[in-house]
Amino acid sequence: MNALQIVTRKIEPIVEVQTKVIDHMTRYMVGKGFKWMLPVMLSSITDPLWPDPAAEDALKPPEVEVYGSRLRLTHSMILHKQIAVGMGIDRLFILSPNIRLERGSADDGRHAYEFTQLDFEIAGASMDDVMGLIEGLISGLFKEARDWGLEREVPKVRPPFKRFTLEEIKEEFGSEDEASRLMKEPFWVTDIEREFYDREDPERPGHFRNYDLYLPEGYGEVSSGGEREWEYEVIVRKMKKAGIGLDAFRPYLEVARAGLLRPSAGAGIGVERLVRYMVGAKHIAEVQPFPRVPGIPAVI
Ligand code: ASN
Repeated sequence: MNALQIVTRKIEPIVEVQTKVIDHMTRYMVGKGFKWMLPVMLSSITDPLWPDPAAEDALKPPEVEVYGSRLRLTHSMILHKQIAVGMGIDRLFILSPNIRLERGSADDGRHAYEFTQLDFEIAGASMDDVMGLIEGLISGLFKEARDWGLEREVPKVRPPFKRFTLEEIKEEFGSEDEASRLMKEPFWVTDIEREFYDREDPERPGHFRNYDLYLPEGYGEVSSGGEREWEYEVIVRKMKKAGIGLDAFRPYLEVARAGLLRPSAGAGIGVERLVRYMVGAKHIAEVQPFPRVPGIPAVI
């Protein structure tokens, strides 16, 4: 697409839907007592996004030289969310812009290398608390959307949504994406071995207290989260196991070693992914006024 094709696309009705989606989500979070924080886009630390079974390769966050030090562009604010909980902000959310220079994921229709997630964290929460909160948000949104005059119908959904472990999904459907194609309602996938900050079940080592929410009709993953590790020794052990250099996380580890991280759980909900589903768009770039398709440099 060239600049003029981008400008003459019919994008205004989609931005209207997006406005309603963000309005619903933020009202919901504020109504539940969450504090609204503003995003961090440059930091000495960011989410390693590794190890992640969904990623083909470890991503390197782009770096910028700032006043003589190298700062990273935000992959996600997970580490800042944990530290903010450590500051005593018990329920927080952010509309967080993320940059992820992913390779080879342009074709699944749901990857953009710049996107925004509604990212939240709750002190002392369990995975059931977070899953219940997201189920309330999604089912309320789908209900409200029936009055928006959308061109497609979103399903009537009622919590609790179906839960599968990743192992069950693989046995029953082959893959998460195949399950998404066959399912008629949103569903959960739990127990995924991935980044060090998601909590390993202390009673069942090798199992993880984390969860992804998948949309039906092949739209795939829309939300991802977990209970968190907060103990320094556990964090360091898991980082070492994943081959992650501790140096790139120094201030985070310093806070953890001082015992200032607290137990928490949270998740992020992909805003453009949710809007894509609500309007029934084939590719996420169709809902972005300024498309960011992996592998293709931005025109504007
Ligand atoms: N937002 C996610 C979480 O809360 C982290 C991520 O985006 N990688 O777990």
